[in-house]
Amino acid sequence: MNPRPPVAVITTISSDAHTWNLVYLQLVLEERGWQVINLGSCTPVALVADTLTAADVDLLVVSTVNGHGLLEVPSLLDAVSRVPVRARPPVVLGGKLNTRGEITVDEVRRLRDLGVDDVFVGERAVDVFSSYLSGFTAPLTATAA
Ligand code: B12
Repeated sequence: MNPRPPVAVITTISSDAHTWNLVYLQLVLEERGWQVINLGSCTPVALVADTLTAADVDLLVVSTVNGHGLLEVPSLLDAVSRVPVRARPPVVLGGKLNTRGEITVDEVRRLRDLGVDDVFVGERAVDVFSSYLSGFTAPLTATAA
């Protein structure tokens, strides 16, 4: 009996055309043994919700850098909140979330209130995210050897 690898979905907001941030995060996760479903850029919110519902996902990673993150992430989180509880993984968020370059404590608190488990921004974002992954305990399902 082997535990299955943890599964992450990587997504962005529907307006965001940047892709290398998504590819970068996919590599970060795969190097740490994760299986990744990368939904690509300009992701429709419905595709995110449908993917979570259909697959057995342990973590939803939202990456956005075009500056519209704080405006659009709430509607994405709203869609995730409608996914059945059994299929709803923790949500983490990172990148360049607005055009000011920084995000305030109040903005982080609001994101947490909307259901975000953690927010990763700034130069050390990937390092801090890596530590988060080290401490992540996904519910591992046993598969037949
Ligand atoms: C390449 C690029 C483009 C390309 C993208 C091509 C592609 N296939 O990806 C094109 C030309 C399409 C483009 C378009 C636009 N872009 Co552009 N783009 C860039 C650029 C030069 C590089 C981005 C990149 O690929 N970086 C490499 C990746 C690996 O790094 P990254 O994206 O920064 O991600 C890192 C971190 O942010 C972090 N991270 C990101 N997400 C997450 C999530 C988590 C959970 C964690 C832990 C970490 C994390 O980890 C990554 C690795 O360190 C940046 C400027 C820059 N130097 O960053 C601007 C930039 C992102 N673009 C910008 C803008 C404004 C635009 C446009 C609006 C321009 C326009 N007026 O049309 C459009 C937006 C289009 C859209 N609908 O989204 C701005 C965003 C402003 C902001 N956020 O404050 C930037 C910052 C340029 C700037 N200084 O103004 N862009």
